[in-house]
Amino acid sequence: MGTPEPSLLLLIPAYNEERRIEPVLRRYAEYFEQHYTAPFQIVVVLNGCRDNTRGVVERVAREHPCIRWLEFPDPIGKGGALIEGLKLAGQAEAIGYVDADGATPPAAFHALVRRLPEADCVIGSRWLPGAVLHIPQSSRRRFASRVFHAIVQLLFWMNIRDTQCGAKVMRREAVQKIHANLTIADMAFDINLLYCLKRAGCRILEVPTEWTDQLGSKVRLFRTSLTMLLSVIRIRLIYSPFYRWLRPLRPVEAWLYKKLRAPVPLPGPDPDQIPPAARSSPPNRDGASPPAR
Ligand SMILES: Nc1nc2c(ncn2[C@@H]2O[C@H](COP(=O)(O)OP(=O)(O)O)[C@@H](O)[C@H]2O)c(=O)[nH]1
Ligand SMILES: [Mg+2]
Repeated sequence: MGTPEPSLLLLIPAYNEERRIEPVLRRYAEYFEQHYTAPFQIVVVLNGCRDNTRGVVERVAREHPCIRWLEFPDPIGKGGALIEGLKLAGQAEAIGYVDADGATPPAAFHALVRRLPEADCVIGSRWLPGAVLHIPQSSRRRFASRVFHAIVQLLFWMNIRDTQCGAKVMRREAVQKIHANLTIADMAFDINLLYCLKRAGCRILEVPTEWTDQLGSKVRLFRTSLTMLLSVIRIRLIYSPFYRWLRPLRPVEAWLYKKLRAPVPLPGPDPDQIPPAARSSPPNRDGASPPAR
């Protein structure tokens, strides 16, 4: 017998997903009911949906008691929804998230959870050899993704090939260690999460995953890319010596996010409360990873 599986909480951020989420919830619930040996729950985190996503989730939850949902009226974004969902970390030993569109099949997410004994956080990668892309992202998205990747690498030196894959799982302790430092509400949330984990000295293991790109993406390439760029610069500045002096610019920042029609990040941490980066973070198994700056 191998190590027992950890109790698992799977978060699914969802915005206007009435068309995509139903089969995904069913597939995940059925798969984990059959194949998972420890307690398992799904929490869908909805916010500001203008369609009937909530009705769909309620209907499926009646058939599968492992499904629950949280709903927030404000436009808190995917990141904001995950920050809220991660507050439930105390309820399970492992906490993960996937997109509501089924790009990551349940078995592929389970494969990430199986690797958790080797790290504090396991992330799916579409860019490592061995990844299976049944339907890859469009070439425009892949191009934007590589430009973004280069910028992230230059700013943070995390040596992670795919920071944006929607499938990630973490140990409870790792989530609790960094939760207070999560502020980014838009799609750059993942960078915020990974960088905080690295700074806290957590081990991040990137493993090739399966991906089937889906129609109906919420990403508006130009606007989302600009927002993400703003957010990664924001994260970089928070962990720079200039942060203390930049804090009065908060209203300008809020104005910029509003102009981009993007969810405004939570206020940054108090400069005196930011813990120093852990001296060294152990290497990824699938690739060397230097300590975060
Ligand atoms: N709660 C919440 N979820 C969101 C928001 N924007 C996107 N999402 C979810 O984030 C996930 C990723 O979005 P998706 O459109 O699939 O992005 P893509 O796969 O990168 O094209 C999906 O589950 C979306 O429903 C939001 O504003 N709030
Ligand atoms: Mg998607």
